[in-house]
Amino acid sequence: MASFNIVMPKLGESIQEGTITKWFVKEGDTIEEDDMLFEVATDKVDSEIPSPVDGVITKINYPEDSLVAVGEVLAVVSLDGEVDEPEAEQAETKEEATKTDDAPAKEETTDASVDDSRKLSNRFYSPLVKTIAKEENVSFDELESIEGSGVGGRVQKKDILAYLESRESSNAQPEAKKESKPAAPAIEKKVAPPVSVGAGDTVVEMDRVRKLIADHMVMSKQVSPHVTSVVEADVTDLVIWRNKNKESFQKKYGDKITFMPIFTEAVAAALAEFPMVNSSVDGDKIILKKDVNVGIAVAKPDGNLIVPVIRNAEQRNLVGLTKELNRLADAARNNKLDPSEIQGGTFTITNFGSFGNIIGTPIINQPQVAILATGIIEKKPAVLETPSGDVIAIRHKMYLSLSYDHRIVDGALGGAFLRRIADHLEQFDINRAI
Ligand code: CO6
Repeated sequence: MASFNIVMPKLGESIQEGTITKWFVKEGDTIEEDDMLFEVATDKVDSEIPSPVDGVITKINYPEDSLVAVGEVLAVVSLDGEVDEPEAEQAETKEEATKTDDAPAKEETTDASVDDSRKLSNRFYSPLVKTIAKEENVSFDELESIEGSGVGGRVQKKDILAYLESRESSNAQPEAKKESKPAAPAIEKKVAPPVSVGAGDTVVEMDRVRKLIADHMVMSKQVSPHVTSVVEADVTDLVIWRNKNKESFQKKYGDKITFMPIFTEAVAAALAEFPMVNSSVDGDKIILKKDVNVGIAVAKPDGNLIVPVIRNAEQRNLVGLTKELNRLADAARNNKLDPSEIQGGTFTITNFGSFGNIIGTPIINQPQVAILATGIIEKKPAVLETPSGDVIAIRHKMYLSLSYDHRIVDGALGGAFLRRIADHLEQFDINRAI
């Protein structure tokens, strides 16, 4: 039988493994090149992986929910349609897929490290939980003792964070105090109040991405003290320019130009001028990022939100920004983003103007330190100063809202940066060639 191995693809620069969340095929199915095979999830993104070949699926080595290392053989495709009898040994691996891997048998060891958890545990740990456990030196036994609040008792990020907090507070108790007082109950700051479900109420289970978004939002609010500043920008010239050039731009470059690439261009230029806003906080250190990588919040048809990144945005012209934005937005909506395409962002833009919203207070996309929300562009009466006196004119205006991390960005800096974005938009050259 001529066969082809489907392996776990490379999922991004630093990602070593992914979880198979869904198989779209089963053993015996005939597939064509580009048919969707499976969905894989990391702590960052879900991707659907298509088949690179035509054939018949003869073997699936890992069931759904298995955590599998990059390069592992996930399935075998018979290219000529012939099917060999499966070997007994292979059949066993499928059952044990979440618990074992192909690492050589280890010498007897006393180190029950977290890395070994997927070989030893009956429980599933997401890559995110495992990373936190590793970084915080949570032993395998500790991890196993944490009560999970997820489906089937899965340990979620909030569970391990709550565990770390209670571990920290009990470690922080001075020895004398620990002995003299009965153990005080850990302060459970992050426990949400109980919710009653009445007759007629509908309970909707959050999907995996929604849970990740929820966790990231809570984490961001806990990590950074957010403040938001707002400016108004007169964008009449850029609206006139875009309306005039919309069709010819599409004809010439094959891509539709909206306002987003123009917002992105202005943001990238301002970030290059204000490096402190293009940064991250690491303990007591501020890391000024060399690259200006602008993330764009994209609403997905399933109601979730994802933030693909336009890399080196300050080096791209308007055509390049438009093409990359359209490509990434399209890939995001169709679950076709490569995990690497949502990593490395240094700033984020969220455009709620297309929903008709005017002002908002967006939540910072950690570990970045600022996020811009762009409101709807609307015609408004405005007072203009002219050589012959003030006049009232109809102008295109919009609000720009910037949330920033007050640990390192004060109001003066945040406000100046925001004003600079507005200035770039207001000074858009109405005669710019396409
Ligand atoms: N003003 C006026 N008109 C707008 C604006 C604004 N701000 N934004 C878009 N549009 C127009 C746009 O030009 C298109 O018009 P035509 O070109 O004349 O057809 C039209 O609205 C549709 O634009 P579209 O959204 O398809 O494309 P765009 O390039 O502007 O945006 C995108 C791409 C990926 C950002 C967008 O499709 C998207 O997913 N937006 C949603 C982002 C989102 O959900 N963010 C979270 C908001 S909630 O941040 C939030 C603070 C909290 C509450």
